[in-house]
Amino acid sequence: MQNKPFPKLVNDRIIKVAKGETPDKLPVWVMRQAGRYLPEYQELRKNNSFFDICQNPELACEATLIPIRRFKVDAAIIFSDILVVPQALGMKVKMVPGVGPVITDPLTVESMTKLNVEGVISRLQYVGDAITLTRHRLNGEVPLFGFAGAPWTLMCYMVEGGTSKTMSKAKKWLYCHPDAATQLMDMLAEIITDYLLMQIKSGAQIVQVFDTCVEHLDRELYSKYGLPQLKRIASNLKSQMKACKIYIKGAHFFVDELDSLGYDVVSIDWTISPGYAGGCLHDKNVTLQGNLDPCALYAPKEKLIEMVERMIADFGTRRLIVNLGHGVYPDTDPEAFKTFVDAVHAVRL
Ligand code: 1CP
Repeated sequence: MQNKPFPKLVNDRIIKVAKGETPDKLPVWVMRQAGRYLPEYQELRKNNSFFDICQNPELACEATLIPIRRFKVDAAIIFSDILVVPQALGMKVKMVPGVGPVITDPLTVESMTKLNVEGVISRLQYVGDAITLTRHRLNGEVPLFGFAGAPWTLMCYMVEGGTSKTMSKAKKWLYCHPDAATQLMDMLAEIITDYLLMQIKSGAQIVQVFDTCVEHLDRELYSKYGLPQLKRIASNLKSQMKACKIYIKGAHFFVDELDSLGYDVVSIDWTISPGYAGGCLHDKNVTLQGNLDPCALYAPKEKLIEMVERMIADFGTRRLIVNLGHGVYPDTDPEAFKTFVDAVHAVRL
């Protein structure tokens, strides 16, 4: 399987747009498109734990393909989670239904030395195997994305032990243990780079870095602790692949500089208005991705279509990959998801 050539890519809209070329139709995909809102996924989850699906390439491939079979999305994203990295570093991560990820022994400054860095990428090889298998099963229909969490977001989950309203434990490191915080994020940046390079080698055609917890920082803290690592990751990836993307939630304080991170595509959340983002980044050689409010999918069909059209008009159709501003919510009606995707493809370029 490893050495067999991959099938030729048929739908390359996203790759084109990521590089600034004009596609035949606006491309669209959705974060968490393989998730809990789909009955096929719930069925798969009945007999398998979340991490069993991630770790078994056949099951991860199956989960990845669910939304591709159902909708006309323009990309597949490998079924996994950002927390497989802390897990491979030796942390115990559980996915608790209705709660989310729970890490039983959160990271402390003292326990940092216990992280099992040696051989971490080989312990994540199952993600590479799932990617290789899925590239073949996709048969070139759409490109396959790989992904990883950004250093700051991974640090948040590792230190907090799960989701948190304030990320105050992780932020405490920034104020009280700045050297340990830098050391941890530098280490994570190196691992993430190697991990994404492994995914690219295994067949990922674009990779996306998720920095979901940026809304808790300000410009000063992010410039010191998040950005240098993100820039390093991008520059190391750039030589190896066609395009890389970053998703940032809560980047209000530096929208006009998002291009400086070095990624081909910047994905923004719904609280940043498309017109403002487009205006700030106009002619800066970056593609925007986003950003409809995931809750807009609860709206009546006509209203949803209207919101999609307005968002696209506000962004402008040049260098745009349409997405939601965050992952699709578990109580979303799959019919609304279809309406969203079809409304994007109906826009004439
Ligand atoms: O019980 C279940 O079945 C778990 C639900 C689930 C799923 C389907 C979780 C728990 N993660 C995932 C998959 C996942 N996570 C993907 C896979 C592919 C796809 O997009 O279809 C991706 C890209 C992620 C990324 C991820 N996980 C992020 C970054 C992006 C984001 O949504 O902010 C974060 C912060 C996580 C942590 C995580 N994993 C799962 C939960 C509930 C959480 C906490 C954050 C949240 O509530 O969304």
